[in-house]
Amino acid sequence: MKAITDIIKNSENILILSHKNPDGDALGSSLGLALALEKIGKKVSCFSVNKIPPVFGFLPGVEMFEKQKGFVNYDLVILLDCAVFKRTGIENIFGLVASFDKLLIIDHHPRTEVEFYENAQEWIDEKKAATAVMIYELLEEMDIAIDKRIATCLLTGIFTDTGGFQHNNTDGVTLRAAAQLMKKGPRIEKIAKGIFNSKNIAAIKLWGTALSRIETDVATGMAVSYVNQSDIEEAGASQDDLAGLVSVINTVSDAKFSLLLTEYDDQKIKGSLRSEEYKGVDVSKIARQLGGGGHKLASGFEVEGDLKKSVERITRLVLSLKEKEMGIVAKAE
Ligand SMILES: [Mn+2]
Repeated sequence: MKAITDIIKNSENILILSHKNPDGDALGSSLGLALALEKIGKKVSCFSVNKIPPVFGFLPGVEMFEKQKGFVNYDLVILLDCAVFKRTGIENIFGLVASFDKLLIIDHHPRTEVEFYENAQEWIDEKKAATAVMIYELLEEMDIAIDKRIATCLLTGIFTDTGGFQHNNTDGVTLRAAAQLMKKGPRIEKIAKGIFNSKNIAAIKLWGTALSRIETDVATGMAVSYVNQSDIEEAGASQDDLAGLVSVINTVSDAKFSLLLTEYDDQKIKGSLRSEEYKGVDVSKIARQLGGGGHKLASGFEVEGDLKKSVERITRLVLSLKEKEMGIVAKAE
Protein backbone atom coordinates (compact mmCIF):
# COMPACT_ATOMS: atom_id res chain seq x y z
CA MET A 1 0.00 0.00 0.00
CA LYS A 2 2.86 2.39 0.75
CA ALA A 3 4.25 2.14 -2.78
CA ILE A 4 0.78 3.03 -4.07
CA THR A 5 0.24 6.01 -1.78
CA ASP A 6 3.78 7.21 -2.52
CA ILE A 7 3.37 7.16 -6.28
CA ILE A 8 0.14 9.17 -5.93
CA LYS A 9 1.67 11.67 -3.49
CA ASN A 10 4.66 12.19 -5.78
CA SER A 11 2.55 12.86 -8.90
CA GLU A 12 0.98 16.17 -9.83
CA ASN A 13 -0.85 15.66 -13.12
CA ILE A 14 -2.94 12.49 -13.00
CA LEU A 15 -5.17 10.78 -15.56
CA ILE A 16 -7.81 8.32 -14.36
CA LEU A 17 -9.05 5.72 -16.83
CA SER A 18 -11.49 2.86 -16.55
CA HIS A 19 -13.09 0.29 -18.84
CA LYS A 20 -15.24 1.18 -21.85
CA ASN A 21 -19.02 1.08 -21.40
CA PRO A 22 -18.46 2.28 -17.83
CA ASP A 23 -20.75 1.04 -15.07
CA GLY A 24 -21.51 2.57 -11.69
CA ASP A 25 -18.34 1.23 -10.14
CA ALA A 26 -16.08 2.38 -12.98
CA LEU A 27 -17.57 5.88 -12.82
CA GLY A 28 -18.09 6.05 -9.06
CA SER A 29 -14.58 4.91 -8.18
CA SER A 30 -13.04 7.17 -10.88
CA LEU A 31 -14.90 10.27 -9.73
CA GLY A 32 -14.55 9.50 -6.03
CA LEU A 33 -10.79 9.23 -6.45
CA ALA A 34 -10.61 12.24 -8.78
CA LEU A 35 -12.49 14.51 -6.34
CA ALA A 36 -10.33 13.30 -3.45
CA LEU A 37 -7.08 13.90 -5.33
CA GLU A 38 -8.23 17.37 -6.33
CA LYS A 39 -8.77 18.07 -2.65
CA ILE A 40 -5.09 17.46 -1.97
CA GLY A 41 -4.07 19.75 -4.80
CA LYS A 42 -3.53 17.34 -7.69
CA LYS A 43 -4.50 18.14 -11.24
CA VAL A 44 -6.81 15.31 -12.23
CA SER A 45 -8.47 14.28 -15.50
CA CYS A 46 -10.98 11.53 -16.15
CA PHE A 47 -11.56 10.00 -19.55
CA SER A 48 -13.94 7.50 -21.10
CA VAL A 49 -14.23 6.56 -24.77
CA ASN A 50 -17.99 6.44 -24.23
CA LYS A 51 -20.54 9.11 -23.42
CA ILE A 52 -21.47 8.85 -19.77
CA PRO A 53 -24.89 7.11 -19.48
CA PRO A 54 -27.53 9.66 -18.37
CA VAL A 55 -28.48 7.50 -15.34
CA PHE A 56 -25.11 8.46 -13.86
CA GLY A 57 -25.65 12.16 -14.52
CA PHE A 58 -26.28 12.67 -10.79
CA LEU A 59 -22.72 11.73 -9.84
CA PRO A 60 -20.80 14.64 -8.34
CA GLY A 61 -17.93 15.69 -10.60
CA VAL A 62 -19.36 13.89 -13.65
CA GLU A 63 -18.54 17.00 -15.73
CA MET A 64 -14.86 16.08 -15.36
CA PHE A 65 -15.45 13.59 -18.15
CA GLU A 66 -16.88 16.30 -20.41
CA LYS A 67 -13.97 18.63 -19.89
CA GLN A 68 -11.42 16.09 -21.05
CA LYS A 69 -10.30 17.06 -24.55
CA GLY A 70 -6.87 15.92 -25.72
CA PHE A 71 -4.31 14.13 -23.61
CA VAL A 72 -1.45 16.08 -22.13
CA ASN A 73 1.65 14.94 -20.32
CA TYR A 74 0.59 13.02 -17.26
CA ASP A 75 3.02 11.92 -14.64
CA LEU A 76 0.67 9.19 -13.47
CA VAL A 77 -2.07 7.16 -15.14
CA ILE A 78 -4.43 5.23 -12.86
CA LEU A 79 -6.39 2.38 -14.37
CA LEU A 80 -9.49 1.52 -12.32
CA ASP A 81 -11.91 -1.42 -12.34
CA CYS A 82 -9.93 -3.20 -15.06
CA ALA A 83 -6.36 -4.41 -15.27
CA VAL A 84 -5.47 -4.13 -18.96
CA PHE A 85 -5.40 -1.06 -21.20
CA LYS A 86 -7.28 -2.93 -23.91
CA ARG A 87 -10.43 -2.66 -21.77
CA THR A 88 -10.36 1.16 -21.90
CA GLY A 89 -11.08 1.10 -25.62
CA ILE A 90 -8.25 3.60 -26.19
CA GLU A 91 -6.34 2.56 -29.29
CA ASN A 92 -2.86 3.76 -28.52
CA ILE A 93 -1.78 3.96 -24.92
CA PHE A 94 1.83 4.65 -25.63
CA GLY A 95 1.19 8.33 -26.17
CA LEU A 96 -0.36 8.39 -22.70
CA VAL A 97 2.32 6.90 -20.53
CA ALA A 98 5.99 7.65 -20.96
CA SER A 99 6.87 4.48 -19.10
CA PHE A 100 4.94 1.92 -17.15
CA ASP A 101 6.49 2.91 -13.85
CA LYS A 102 4.01 5.78 -14.15
CA LEU A 103 1.09 3.38 -14.17
CA LEU A 104 -1.07 2.31 -11.24
CA ILE A 105 -3.72 -0.40 -11.58
CA ILE A 106 -6.49 -0.86 -8.99
CA ASP A 107 -9.01 -3.59 -9.74
CA HIS A 108 -11.17 -6.29 -8.17
CA HIS A 109 -11.76 -8.54 -11.19
CA PRO A 110 -10.18 -11.97 -11.48
CA ARG A 111 -7.27 -11.86 -13.90
CA THR A 112 -8.30 -13.33 -17.22
CA GLU A 113 -6.12 -11.22 -19.50
CA VAL A 114 -2.58 -10.13 -18.87
CA GLU A 115 -0.65 -7.38 -20.61
CA PHE A 116 2.80 -6.88 -19.24
CA TYR A 117 3.58 -3.42 -17.94
CA GLU A 118 7.09 -3.32 -16.63
CA ASN A 119 7.40 -1.74 -13.18
CA ALA A 120 3.71 -0.81 -12.99
CA GLN A 121 2.15 -0.68 -9.53
CA GLU A 122 -0.76 -3.04 -9.11
CA TRP A 123 -3.34 -3.58 -6.42
CA ILE A 124 -5.70 -6.34 -7.46
CA ASP A 125 -8.02 -7.87 -4.87
CA GLU A 126 -10.67 -10.26 -6.15
CA LYS A 127 -12.25 -10.43 -2.73
CA LYS A 128 -13.39 -6.82 -2.88
CA ALA A 129 -16.99 -6.32 -3.96
CA ALA A 130 -16.20 -3.14 -5.87
CA THR A 131 -13.25 -1.02 -6.89
CA ALA A 132 -15.00 1.72 -4.92
CA VAL A 133 -14.38 -0.25 -1.69
CA MET A 134 -10.67 -0.25 -2.54
CA ILE A 135 -10.71 3.49 -3.24
CA TYR A 136 -12.41 4.04 0.12
CA GLU A 137 -9.59 2.09 1.80
CA LEU A 138 -6.97 4.00 -0.19
CA LEU A 139 -8.40 7.38 0.87
CA GLU A 140 -8.45 6.24 4.50
CA GLU A 141 -4.82 5.19 4.17
CA MET A 142 -3.91 8.54 2.61
CA ASP A 143 -5.83 10.38 5.31
CA ILE A 144 -7.91 12.31 2.79
CA ALA A 145 -11.15 13.52 4.36
CA ILE A 146 -14.10 11.99 2.51
CA ASP A 147 -16.81 14.57 1.92
CA LYS A 148 -20.39 14.05 0.78
CA ARG A 149 -19.54 14.29 -2.92
CA ILE A 150 -16.75 11.71 -2.73
CA ALA A 151 -18.92 9.47 -0.55
CA THR A 152 -21.80 9.66 -3.06
CA CYS A 153 -19.51 8.50 -5.88
CA LEU A 154 -17.98 5.63 -3.91
CA LEU A 155 -21.29 4.50 -2.47
CA THR A 156 -22.71 4.43 -6.00
CA GLY A 157 -19.88 2.13 -7.06
CA ILE A 158 -20.54 -0.20 -4.15
CA PHE A 159 -24.30 -0.06 -4.59
CA THR A 160 -24.18 -0.97 -8.30
CA ASP A 161 -21.54 -3.71 -8.07
CA THR A 162 -23.44 -5.43 -5.26
CA GLY A 163 -26.77 -5.12 -7.09
CA GLY A 164 -28.07 -2.90 -4.31
CA PHE A 165 -26.45 -5.02 -1.56
CA GLN A 166 -28.12 -8.16 -2.87
CA HIS A 167 -25.27 -10.10 -4.49
CA ASN A 168 -23.15 -12.60 -2.60
CA ASN A 169 -20.15 -10.24 -2.73
CA THR A 170 -21.90 -8.10 -0.09
CA ASP A 171 -19.75 -8.96 2.89
CA GLY A 172 -18.79 -7.25 6.14
CA VAL A 173 -15.95 -5.30 4.54
CA THR A 174 -18.35 -3.97 1.91
CA LEU A 175 -21.03 -3.00 4.42
CA ARG A 176 -18.50 -1.37 6.72
CA ALA A 177 -17.20 0.78 3.86
CA ALA A 178 -20.78 1.62 2.88
CA ALA A 179 -21.66 2.48 6.48
CA GLN A 180 -18.66 4.82 6.82
CA LEU A 181 -19.52 6.48 3.51
CA MET A 182 -23.17 6.96 4.50
CA LYS A 183 -22.06 8.92 7.56
CA LYS A 184 -20.81 11.58 5.15
CA GLY A 185 -24.34 12.28 4.01
CA PRO A 186 -25.11 10.60 0.68
CA ARG A 187 -28.74 9.56 0.29
CA ILE A 188 -29.00 5.89 -0.58
CA GLU A 189 -32.54 6.22 -1.94
CA LYS A 190 -31.37 8.87 -4.38
CA ILE A 191 -28.63 6.58 -5.63
CA ALA A 192 -31.09 3.67 -5.84
CA LYS A 193 -33.64 5.78 -7.67
CA GLY A 194 -31.02 7.14 -10.04
CA ILE A 195 -29.75 3.72 -10.97
CA PHE A 196 -32.46 1.12 -10.60
CA ASN A 197 -35.79 2.73 -10.02
CA SER A 198 -36.32 5.36 -12.65
CA LYS A 199 -36.82 4.08 -16.14
CA ASN A 200 -38.28 5.99 -19.03
CA ILE A 201 -41.27 4.48 -20.80
CA ALA A 202 -39.18 3.58 -23.86
CA ALA A 203 -36.89 1.47 -21.68
CA ILE A 204 -39.79 -0.29 -19.96
CA LYS A 205 -41.31 -1.15 -23.35
CA LEU A 206 -37.99 -2.47 -24.60
CA TRP A 207 -37.67 -4.62 -21.48
CA GLY A 208 -41.19 -5.89 -22.17
CA THR A 209 -40.18 -6.97 -25.67
CA ALA A 210 -37.13 -8.80 -24.35
CA LEU A 211 -39.01 -10.36 -21.42
CA SER A 212 -41.74 -11.65 -23.73
CA ARG A 213 -39.07 -13.54 -25.65
CA ILE A 214 -37.52 -15.40 -22.74
CA GLU A 215 -36.93 -19.05 -23.40
CA THR A 216 -35.67 -21.53 -20.90
CA ASP A 217 -33.72 -24.69 -21.46
CA VAL A 218 -34.29 -27.45 -18.95
CA ALA A 219 -31.06 -29.32 -19.76
CA THR A 220 -28.72 -26.41 -19.07
CA GLY A 221 -30.91 -24.27 -16.84
CA MET A 222 -30.39 -21.32 -19.18
CA ALA A 223 -32.94 -18.52 -19.49
CA VAL A 224 -32.18 -16.60 -22.66
CA SER A 225 -33.52 -13.59 -24.52
CA TYR A 226 -32.32 -11.13 -27.12
CA VAL A 227 -32.72 -7.57 -28.30
CA ASN A 228 -31.91 -6.40 -31.79
CA GLN A 229 -31.14 -2.95 -33.12
CA SER A 230 -34.62 -2.41 -34.56
CA ASP A 231 -36.20 -3.23 -31.16
CA ILE A 232 -34.15 -0.46 -29.62
CA GLU A 233 -35.00 1.98 -32.41
CA GLU A 234 -38.71 1.17 -32.42
CA ALA A 235 -38.94 1.65 -28.67
CA GLY A 236 -37.05 4.94 -28.97
CA ALA A 237 -34.63 3.56 -26.39
CA SER A 238 -30.86 3.23 -26.21
CA GLN A 239 -28.33 0.54 -25.31
CA ASP A 240 -27.99 2.04 -21.85
CA ASP A 241 -31.64 1.28 -21.16
CA LEU A 242 -30.81 -2.43 -21.11
CA ALA A 243 -28.66 -2.24 -17.98
CA GLY A 244 -30.09 -4.59 -15.36
CA LEU A 245 -32.32 -6.55 -17.73
CA VAL A 246 -30.19 -9.71 -17.66
CA SER A 247 -30.59 -9.84 -13.88
CA VAL A 248 -34.37 -9.76 -14.24
CA ILE A 249 -34.17 -12.65 -16.73
CA ASN A 250 -32.21 -14.48 -14.05
CA THR A 251 -35.20 -14.29 -11.68
CA VAL A 252 -36.98 -17.08 -13.62
CA SER A 253 -37.28 -19.52 -10.74
CA ASP A 254 -35.85 -22.60 -12.46
CA ALA A 255 -33.05 -20.76 -14.27
CA LYS A 256 -29.49 -21.59 -13.24
CA PHE A 257 -28.20 -18.65 -15.26
CA SER A 258 -29.44 -16.03 -17.69
CA LEU A 259 -28.16 -14.83 -21.02
CA LEU A 260 -29.10 -11.64 -22.84
CA LEU A 261 -27.86 -11.11 -26.38
CA THR A 262 -27.90 -7.54 -27.65
CA GLU A 263 -27.22 -6.53 -31.22
CA TYR A 264 -25.41 -3.25 -30.61
CA ASP A 265 -24.22 -2.63 -34.17
CA ASP A 266 -24.60 -4.37 -37.54
CA GLN A 267 -23.56 -7.99 -37.03
CA LYS A 268 -22.10 -7.13 -33.64
CA ILE A 269 -23.56 -8.86 -30.62
CA LYS A 270 -22.91 -8.41 -26.95
CA GLY A 271 -23.70 -11.26 -24.57
CA SER A 272 -24.34 -10.77 -20.85
CA LEU A 273 -24.45 -13.68 -18.44
CA ARG A 274 -25.67 -13.71 -14.83
CA SER A 275 -26.11 -16.29 -12.13
CA GLU A 276 -26.43 -16.50 -8.35
CA GLU A 277 -24.09 -18.16 -5.90
CA TYR A 278 -26.61 -20.77 -4.76
CA LYS A 279 -27.30 -21.83 -8.34
CA GLY A 280 -23.80 -23.29 -8.64
CA VAL A 281 -22.88 -22.13 -12.16
CA ASP A 282 -19.71 -20.24 -13.03
CA VAL A 283 -20.82 -18.11 -15.99
CA SER A 284 -17.30 -16.77 -16.56
CA LYS A 285 -16.42 -20.24 -17.89
CA ILE A 286 -19.18 -19.95 -20.49
CA ALA A 287 -18.06 -16.41 -21.38
CA ARG A 288 -14.48 -17.57 -21.82
CA GLN A 289 -15.58 -20.27 -24.28
CA LEU A 290 -16.91 -17.36 -26.33
CA GLY A 291 -13.83 -15.20 -26.04
CA GLY A 292 -15.08 -13.06 -23.17
CA GLY A 293 -14.55 -12.99 -19.44
CA GLY A 294 -15.69 -11.56 -16.13
CA HIS A 295 -16.83 -12.73 -12.74
CA LYS A 296 -18.23 -16.10 -11.72
CA LEU A 297 -21.71 -14.60 -11.39
CA ALA A 298 -21.56 -11.81 -13.97
CA SER A 299 -19.73 -12.15 -17.26
CA GLY A 300 -19.86 -11.03 -20.84
CA PHE A 301 -18.56 -11.61 -24.34
CA GLU A 302 -18.83 -10.18 -27.83
CA VAL A 303 -19.44 -12.13 -31.01
CA GLU A 304 -20.08 -11.19 -34.62
CA GLY A 305 -22.79 -12.42 -36.92
CA ASP A 306 -26.55 -12.61 -37.34
CA LEU A 307 -28.43 -12.23 -34.05
CA LYS A 308 -30.95 -15.05 -34.54
CA LYS A 309 -28.23 -17.43 -35.69
CA SER A 310 -26.07 -16.39 -32.77
CA VAL A 311 -28.86 -17.17 -30.32
CA GLU A 312 -29.08 -20.66 -31.82
CA ARG A 313 -25.33 -21.10 -32.03
CA ILE A 314 -24.70 -20.01 -28.45
CA THR A 315 -27.59 -22.10 -27.16
CA ARG A 316 -26.08 -25.11 -28.94
CA LEU A 317 -22.67 -24.30 -27.53
CA VAL A 318 -24.01 -24.02 -23.99
CA LEU A 319 -25.91 -27.29 -24.49
CA SER A 320 -22.71 -28.95 -25.64
CA LEU A 321 -20.70 -27.76 -22.68
CA LYS A 322 -19.90 -30.39 -20.16
CA GLU A 323 -20.93 -29.69 -16.61
CA LYS A 324 -17.27 -29.16 -15.79
CA GLU A 325 -16.88 -26.55 -18.51
CA MET A 326 -19.84 -24.63 -17.14
CA GLY A 327 -18.41 -24.81 -13.67
CA ILE A 328 -21.47 -26.59 -12.38
CA VAL A 329 -20.58 -28.18 -9.11
CA ALA A 330 -22.76 -30.74 -7.43
CA LYS A 331 -23.82 -29.17 -4.17
CA ALA A 332 -23.67 -31.25 -1.05
CA GLU A 333 -27.11 -31.16 0.51
MN1 LIG B 1 -16.35 -3.09 -10.40
